[in-house]
Amino acid sequence: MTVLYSKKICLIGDISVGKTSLVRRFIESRFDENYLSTIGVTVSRKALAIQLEKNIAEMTLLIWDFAGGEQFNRVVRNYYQGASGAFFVCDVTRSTSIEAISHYVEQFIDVNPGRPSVILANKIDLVSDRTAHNELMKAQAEKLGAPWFTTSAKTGENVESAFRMLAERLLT
Ligand code: G3D
Ligand code: MG
Repeated sequence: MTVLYSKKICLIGDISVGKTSLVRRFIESRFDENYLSTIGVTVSRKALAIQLEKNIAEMTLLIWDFAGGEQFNRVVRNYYQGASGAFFVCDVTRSTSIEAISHYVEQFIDVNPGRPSVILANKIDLVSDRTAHNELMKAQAEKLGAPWFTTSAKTGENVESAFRMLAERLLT
């Protein structure tokens, strides 16, 4: 039997960490070097089939991508309403963006308590030492009780698995 679900998820994080690029990679399997920063919010849709114990879940993800930046803070809460889960995205080359995750998580939990989330340490293709950011990432992930992935919207590394992991967590 196929069970249908439709779930809203949000991509949240500092400006320029790669949120829009991650969505494009996931939805269209491509990466654009020149892409205008999103203004406001963009909602994309993608269906995923997930094998459950007996049934197959046909899940439509409604992916909300925000422009980000402090100027957006006042209205962003409205956009979090009704989300089943979230990605908190940071850029491994910018430790301030990793630290900023705590703040976004607080805001999100305030609107949607107890929802699953996954942390994405993006732009891993840019670093030669892939472990340099590990301590900070681990500390953040432990504090927030969420799993974390290193990703690259540019090469596609871990992007599909990260979306699948969040989608599966939405069902449990
Ligand atoms: P945002 O939506 O979080 O604001 P964007 O971020 O998706 O607009 O990406 C910001 C910049 O980072 C873009 O470059 C984009 O090409 C780049 N970028 C995003 N993800 C990756 C990645 O995984 N690896 C690398 N190398 N670059 C990435 P510009 O130059 O247009 O600002
Ligand atoms: Mg964007």
